[in-house]
Formats: sequence, C-alpha cells, structure tokens
Amino acid sequence: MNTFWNMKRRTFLKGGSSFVAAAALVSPASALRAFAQAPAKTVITAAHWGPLEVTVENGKITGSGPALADRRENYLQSVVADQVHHRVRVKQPMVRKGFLDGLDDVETPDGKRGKDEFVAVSWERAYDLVEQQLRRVRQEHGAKSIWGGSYGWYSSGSLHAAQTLLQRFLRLTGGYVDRVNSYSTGAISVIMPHIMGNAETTVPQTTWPVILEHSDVVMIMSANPMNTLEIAWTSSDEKGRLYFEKLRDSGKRIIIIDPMYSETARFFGDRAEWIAPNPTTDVPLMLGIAHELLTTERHDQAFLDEYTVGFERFAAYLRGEDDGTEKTPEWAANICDVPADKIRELATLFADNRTMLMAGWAMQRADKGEQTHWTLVTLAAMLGQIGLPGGGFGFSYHYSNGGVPPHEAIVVPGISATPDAPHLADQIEDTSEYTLPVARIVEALENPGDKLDYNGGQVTLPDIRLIWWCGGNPFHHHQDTNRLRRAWQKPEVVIVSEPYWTATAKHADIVLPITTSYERDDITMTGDFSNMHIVPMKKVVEPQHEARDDYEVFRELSARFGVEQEYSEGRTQMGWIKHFYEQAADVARAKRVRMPRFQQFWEENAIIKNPVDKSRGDWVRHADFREDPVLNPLGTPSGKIEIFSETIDAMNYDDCLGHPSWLEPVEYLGNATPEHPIHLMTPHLAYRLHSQLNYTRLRDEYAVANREPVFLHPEDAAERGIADGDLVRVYNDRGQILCGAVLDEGIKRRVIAIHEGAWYDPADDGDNALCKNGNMNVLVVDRGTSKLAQGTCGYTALVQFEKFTGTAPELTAFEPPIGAA
Ligand SMILES: Nc1nc2c(c(=O)[nH]1)N[C@H]1C(S)=C(S)[C@@H](COP(=O)(O)OP(=O)(O)OC[C@H]3O[C@@H](n4cnc5c(=O)[nH]c(N)nc54)[C@H](O)[C@@H]3O)O[C@H]1N2
Ligand SMILES: Nc1nc2c(c(=O)[nH]1)N[C@H]1C(S)=C(S)[C@@H](COP(=O)(O)OP(=O)(O)OC[C@H]3O[C@@H](n4cnc5c(=O)[nH]c(N)nc54)[C@H](O)[C@@H]3O)O[C@H]1N2
Ligand SMILES: [Mo]
Repeated sequence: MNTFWNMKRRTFLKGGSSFVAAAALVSPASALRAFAQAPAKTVITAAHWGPLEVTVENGKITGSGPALADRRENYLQSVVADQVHHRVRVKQPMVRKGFLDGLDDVETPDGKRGKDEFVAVSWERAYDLVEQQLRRVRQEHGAKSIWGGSYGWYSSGSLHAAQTLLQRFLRLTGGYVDRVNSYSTGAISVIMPHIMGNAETTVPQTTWPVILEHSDVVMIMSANPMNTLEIAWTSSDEKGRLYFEKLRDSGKRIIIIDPMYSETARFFGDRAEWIAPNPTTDVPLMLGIAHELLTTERHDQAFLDEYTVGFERFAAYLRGEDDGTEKTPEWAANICDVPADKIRELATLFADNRTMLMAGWAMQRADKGEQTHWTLVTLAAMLGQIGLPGGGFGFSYHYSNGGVPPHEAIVVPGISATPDAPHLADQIEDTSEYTLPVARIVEALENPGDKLDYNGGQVTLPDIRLIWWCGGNPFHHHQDTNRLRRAWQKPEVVIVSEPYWTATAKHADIVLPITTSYERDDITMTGDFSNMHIVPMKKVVEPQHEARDDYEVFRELSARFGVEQEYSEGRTQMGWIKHFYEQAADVARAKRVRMPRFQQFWEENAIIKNPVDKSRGDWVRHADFREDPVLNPLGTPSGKIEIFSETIDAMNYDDCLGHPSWLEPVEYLGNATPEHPIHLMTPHLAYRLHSQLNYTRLRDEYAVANREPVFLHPEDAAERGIADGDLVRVYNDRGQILCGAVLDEGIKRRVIAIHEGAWYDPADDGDNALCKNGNMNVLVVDRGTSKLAQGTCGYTALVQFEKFTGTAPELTAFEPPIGAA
C-alpha cells in the first residue's frame, strides 16, 4: 500500500515535536528576563479544531497546541502563529480600482472582478462606500436584491459569528435574501425529513458505549472519520477518535466502503475489510444487498410491517416489476464493481449479526445524492434492527464526534440573526419566496426571475445586485469555478469581509480586513452533540494591522443606519459574553450544577467541563419509536419510516421517484467517455478545514511540487508517463488545474482524488484559466442533485489528466493582489 501519508506524517511529527519544544523553551521566566522582554504567556482559546493553548511573546504568537488534558495530535492546532501573522492577511480596507473609477456608474459592472488591482482606503471611506451602496441598492431594488446567504465555516465563537452578524445587520436595515441548506448535507437534509421525520445528521446518535457493547458488525460507508473528526461546528470535544480506537481494538467485524483506501482504512489496517466501489454507485451496491435479503427471505417482514410504509413498492422495484430490471447482485456488481459474491456475503453478514450501518456524507454530495441515504435507511429497515442497541444506522459518527455520550445540556447560546425589534417589523421585507437552496447561487446570478423546482414547491431566483460574503469562501466551495467567475461579474457590488486574501476576497469590490478569532474575546462550547465543555476564548494578541472585528464593523454600520441600539442591545462585547455565560449558568443552577461566577471564569481562563448526563450514556436512537410507534411516531406523514413516500411521489419528479431508486448520475464511470474517462473524487483533508489553513506551514506536509496533490493509481499514471512527484494537468470541458502526482495503489483504477480546499489561483484572466493551485471545483459539475433537494454535486465530475510539460507557472495563491501590501 502506498506510503505517502505515512511518510508525510513522520516528517510532520518531527517538525511537530521541535515546535512543541520551542514553545516549552520560552516558558522559564529567567531565560526571558535576560533579554528584558515581557514574559511569554499562554492563553486559552478555541477553534473548530478544539480548545487551544496559545503562547505569546512580545505580541507575537510563538506556539499553539491542544488545551484539553487528554491531548492527542491534531495538526490543525499547531499553526495559530501562521493564522495570525501570515503575509496573506488583509491588512487594510481595500477597494478594487475599477470599482472606484466607475463609482458614478456602479450599475454597469466592468467585468474585472478578480482581474483588477486594489487601492487602500481608510475605514471611514470604506464605511462610506458600503453605506452608500447598500442604501442605493435597497432603495432601487429592495431586499430581494441583497444576498446575505453568505454560507461558510467562519471561526468558532458565540459572539463573533460572522454570518449571523451580517444577517443581524442586514435584517435590521430592511432584510436580505437568505439561503437554505448546506454544502455538507444538501441532499440528505431535504430527503430525510420525508423518510425519517428529521435530517438524521445533526441529531444524537446511539452512543458509543452501546455500539462497543452490542454491535457485532460495523459498516463505515462513505466516511473518513480519522480526518473529519478533527473539527466541529462549535469546537471539537476531541473524543470521537478515542471511540474509533476502541472499536478498532474490539475485534468486531469492520467493513469500510470507500473507493479510496482512506486514512480511516489505514487506521483500521487488517482489522477491517476494505471494499472499493466505483464512486457514487453505492445505491446499486445497496440495492444488490437488498435484493439478496429479499430473495433469501432474510429481510425482517415483521419490522417492515409495523414500522415502515411502502416496502411492497420497493420490493417490486427490486424484482424489476416496474422497469424490467431485477436488481440482482450481478446487476449491481456490473455498475459498482464490487463482486456479486461479495454483495451476497454482505447481505448474509449484515442479516445474521447485530449490525450498525454508519455513513458519512460524501456519497450524497453527488448527482441524485438523495437516493444514497434513503437506500441505506431502507436497507437498515429490511435488517429490522433500527431502534435496537448497536443496530440500525447513524449518519454522524464521522462528524462533530457524534455518538460521544452527552453531558448535561448546560449550553452557552450565541448571537442571533433575528434580534427582537418589533417596532422595525414592518420595515423588514419578506423575501422568503426568494430563499435559495444554497448551492444554486450561480443559477440565480445567471437567470434572475426564473423559477426553480424545489422540494415540491418553487423558488423564484432573486435578482442579486449586491453580494456580501462574510465568513465563507465561495471561490473554494462552489462547483464549476469558471462558471461562477463569469456569473460573479453580474452584480453591481461585491463586498467581502475576510481576514485573508482568499480568491473570494480577490474577486470583491470592497474588502474589509477582519480580525482572526485570536484577536478578540469570545466564548464557545465543545461538542456539537456532547455539550462537553465551556471554553473562554480570550484575545491572544491585539488586532493585526488595521483589522476590525465583524461585530464592530456591523455595529458601526448599524449606527449609520440608526439601529445601533437594536444591534448591540446596549451591550459591550464583554457584556454579551457575560450575558451568554449567565444563560448557561441559569440552566446549571436549575440542574444544581455549580459553575463559577463569570468574573472568576474569565480571570482564571480555564475550561469548564459539564457533568456527564448519566441518563443518556446508553441512549439508543429510535428506541422509543421501536418501543411504541403509536405513542412515539416519527415526524413523517405516516408516522413511520417511509420506504415509499406518497409526498415525494406526488411531486412527480423524474430525478427523484417515490421509492429509493438507481438513477444514473450525469457523470460517473458508467457513462465515461474516451475524452473524460476518469472519475474525480474531492474528499476533505486532515490538514485543512476546507480552504482554511491552506497557506500555513502544514502545506509542506502534503504539497507535491508545490501544488495540491492528485492521487493516481500507478497504472493510470504509467499509461500517461507520469511518475510520482510530476506536475499533472487535470482537465475537462469546464476547466483545467495543475497538481502534483502522488501514485497510490489505494485508489481504484480510473478514479483520482484531489482534496477540496486548495485556494483558486487562476494563471490568467481568460475563461479557461489554468488553476495553478489545483482547486478541484474548477472541474466539478454545478447542478442540483435533483429537483427535490437542489443540493451540491461536489463528487460528480469526469475528467482526463496528462503530464504537464510546460514551464510551471509561479504560484500566487498566497500572495496579496496588486495594490495590497
Ligand atoms: N467539490 C467539493 N466541493 C465542496 C465540498 C466537497 O466535498 N467537494 N465540500 C463542501 C462542504 S461540506 C462545505 S461545508 C463547504 C465549505 O466551504 P466554506 O465554509 O466556504 O470554506 P472555508 O474555507 O471554511 O471558508 C471559511 C472562510 O471564512 C473565513 N473566516 C474565518 N473566520 C472568519 C471571521 O471571523 N470573519 C470573517 N468575516 N471571515 C472569517 C476564512 O478565512 C475562510 O475564507 O465546501 C463545500 N465544497
Ligand atoms: N479535517 C477536516 N475535517 C472536516 C472537514 C475538513 O475540511 N477537514 N470538513 C467538515 C465538514 S464541513 C463536513 S461536511 C464533513 C464531511 O464529511 P464527509 O462528507 O463524510 O467527508 P468526505 O471527506 O467528503 O468523504 C468521506 C469519505 O467518503 C469517500 N467517498 C467519496 N465518494 C464516495 C462514494 O461515492 N462512495 C463511498 N462509499 N465513499 C465515497 C471519500 O473517499 C472519503 O474517504 O467533514 C468535516 N470535517
Ligand atoms: Mo460541510
């Protein structure tokens, strides 16, 4: 098996340990006094990647690492210094030159976004420009022309929640167009409520102790928890991995289903079986298993009768009664490239044992992605173990440490996007008709006014004139970057609030330099599911350069619009933090749990651990439903699991039928062409959170030939004369990107992987610019998963690749644009 990651990891550990030593060295106060400098201090704060202890000397960050007692290695925690001090920080408010020159005719954009230089302005001037443009667009076109959807993974913190603050401000000043859903679970979060009554992604999972005690077999499908558990939406409690270690050591049967031999597969090694289907063909694989269960009568008819509706319709589909195709293991094998015998074996294994079906989200981030988890739920229903300890399914064991036993729900709330301002209610426009499924932003820019089918209804595409992105990076996260880049020229004004010169910032008219979370005070929880800790997020260093907090930017602008009181509710930043803390303290008091007074908590700068919720340590998902489906029905129309959904069927969609079905994706190996014979996968990387941290020293651990790595099967590489470390051009009709080759036997033939999150770095201003930093989304299909969910298709892309033989263009992804220091 390829040793790329193992090798890289060793290098990192070396670097890592010297780094830790450096941090430790500075601590003896005597050593420092010799230089008559301020002593080094350590400060507790937090990021998505866990609570952090950060070391500062003379206003500079010199080290960072984990703050929790049971420390374990998480690369992401080691680069706070880069996050704060890197040259790619936005240092001053900046305005695009063409925008400034064309201020008297802003309505006619010059088409030069992302291709222009920038001019530094004062904050006052920046506020003036933002205020003028916002007033003008609101007056001329109304709230429906202002895009405040601003999707993204901005930093942790209850107060400095970038997107929420933007929306709070835009709402108080008259409204904006919002988005629904996420790029994460675009398909499941719409289909699952029809099937299970909720999304099944952000809900408590059967706890780990139950799995360790009761499950015999654990399937891990389309998930790579060893990477993805590094982070959480609030801050990671860092416990999920410990349970995966216990699982590995338990001797249970582990089945990993992934086209790549992932870090998780490596972690389990020979204690798991790796099965590699073709990308986005898990539905046929599961239909094959279901067919085998049905024909060998291993399915649990009693469970299906009592707890589900519509199984007969699905069984008829399996038998091929509607379409003439029986969904036999042989039929499935032909599509997914898992041998029919193996499919039969899985059916027997799952049926004869207590089996937990864990699934990640990659496979639903694809054309017709709705079908994946629906088929999986149906398979689990046929096995009849839903609601039993250690059986059924779980869609969040790979995310935010789902399944870690919960602690008492003593929760620190956060700032709200909908402040209580009844006197303003009739000034806030209702834009709900335009609320956009998030990944359809480019359609809106291209065809304002058009109708979009969505979940049984229709959305009117808003006519967006002003975009304000605050806390996200669409030039990383959105598919078909060249198409986005063209559509992005259409609005009149683009404002971006960012700490860094991301490609999105470089494609803005007005760029506001924002503090990182290490330059401001805040508070957060750990454990999106577990409520484990309350963490003070103390300012580590003063704001760098001219950066300001998102909170202050919107407070200042609120004052200009006469709504400062409503925005701030009369509180200072510290007043807010205390206010949030005290709401948690009220709950604690009611539960008779002792919490320090706020002042003490803040001064001690220590993490609070909530007590374990003893009543829920052995909680089993859907046990109550199983116990009494009448008293505890699911939130579906039938109150049961909907294997056939009358609701969906009545929508009459050709791309999402009434029962789980195999509907061919627009692009996958089954319809590959000689021009584009390769399936591109875009998994998430351990060394980044999406595009965050791409510029840090962690990049040295994975970059190849100073580019984003592309993982290639050695035979596919050999056919093209490519050796390990070569530059590779990956391309299709949507675009082209430059990567560095990693030859890896742990990937299927005719499949390649390029991780999501490399900063878009176009080589020129043309329509088909080569991305010099390997941003995979240049190559990915931009369309809705189906009319039902309109989710993202991040994993749907056929490509070709070749050895790059020209002169390698200079990488500029991490350089500020012309005009910026
Ligand atoms: N092809 C493909 N595409 C994908 C995916 C995939 O698997 N394949 N995955 C998708 C998924 S699941 C997701 S969630 C998205 C993620 O997409 P994003 O969430 O947009 O990605 P991030 O890189 O996390 O962007 C967060 C941005 O916020 C900025 N930021 C951080 N803190 C602050 C702050 O305090 N204030 C402000 N104003 N800004 C701040 C960061 O610098 C960064 O630029 O990508 C999606 N795109
Ligand atoms: N370190 C780190 N952790 C993260 C993130 C990050 O960027 N970095 N992002 C966070 C976010 S916002 C999200 S939404 C989650 C994402 O969580 P997921 O969506 O589950 O993560 P992915 O990395 O996209 O994919 C997981 C695994 O599925 C495999 N896979 C891809 N396609 C298929 C397929 O068609 N079938 C099967 N069976 N397997 C397939 C991939 O090879 C990969 O090993 O992770 C979160 N955690
Ligand atoms: Mo995500």
